Amino acid sequence: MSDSGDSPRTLADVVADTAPADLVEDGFLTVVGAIASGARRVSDLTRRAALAGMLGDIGEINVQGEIVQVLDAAGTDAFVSSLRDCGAVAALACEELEEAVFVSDRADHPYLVLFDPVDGSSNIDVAVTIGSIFAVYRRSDDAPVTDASLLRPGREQCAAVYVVYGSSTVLVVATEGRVDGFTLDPASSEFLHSHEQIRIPSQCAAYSVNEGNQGNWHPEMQAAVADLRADYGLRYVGSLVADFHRDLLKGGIFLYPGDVKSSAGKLRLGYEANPLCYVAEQAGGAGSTGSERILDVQPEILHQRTPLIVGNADVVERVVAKLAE
Ligand code: P6P
Repeated sequence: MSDSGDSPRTLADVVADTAPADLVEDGFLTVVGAIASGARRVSDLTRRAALAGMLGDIGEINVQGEIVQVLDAAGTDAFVSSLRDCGAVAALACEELEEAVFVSDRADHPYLVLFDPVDGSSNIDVAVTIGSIFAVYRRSDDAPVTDASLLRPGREQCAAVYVVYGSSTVLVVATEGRVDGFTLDPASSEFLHSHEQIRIPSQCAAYSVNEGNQGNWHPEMQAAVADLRADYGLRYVGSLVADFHRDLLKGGIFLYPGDVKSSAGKLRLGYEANPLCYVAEQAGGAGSTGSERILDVQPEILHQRTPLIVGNADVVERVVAKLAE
């Protein structure tokens, strides 16, 4: 129920009223609607999983070198088609696709979307929360869209969206200065306003990292995590969107550092770290590589990896300071 006690408002109504006017005028609602459409499809498949033939893999390896889960393929199809056909997106890039998809150079297609259609998909076999993550940019000019158009620092995002398919399906939209959550109502299939103007709580409630990787961390990261361990409990789902959503609502810090095996870590800059750090910053948090603000990193390649430390700004700063000691 919204703060006023009235029946909750729909995603379209709230975004129309709260997103920056220039975005709304240029078709932002269409982009959000396309994301919501794909999210309904993924939510339905996730809820029915085994009954919908969504378990296991399809026997292929994607551009990330990861085994493609059945739901990865279904989620990719759902979001690529909804975003490609919505009429406002000039180009899109997807974690599962090596190359970008170029849709239209028309001026009435002003948006670029980079996304991870189903993050943590291997968790579906064991009914653990998964997610979808979207970075939204406006074209910087009317020039034809190229691969270079998609290599933008995260600070140039005009919006970010993620969906968490957990005990409920929640779609979170961030635009400048505002983050709102919408819960999928199974009865109406509407995303209804359930989390008004989300701000990360001032108190960090937990740290979130795969402690099993500790032996691979560089000594300064081992010391930084030991410093957190002294003050906070550990919460780690192993599904990025689940861990992030908990930290956003309850306070917390998530870390996926680089290590001796991969200096850039595991997570992707363009469609994981950038959109989630955009959400975090609009909610009063922060996101760092450990040495630099995530949103200031200039991508060199589409599927670039990055170390990620995101959550309460004071605790992110504490980790960065510890790493610099
Ligand atoms: P690890 C899921 O595979 C994922 O990409 C993220 O959702 C999650 O945060 C991370 O990997 C977990 O990785 O190495 O801890 O299993």
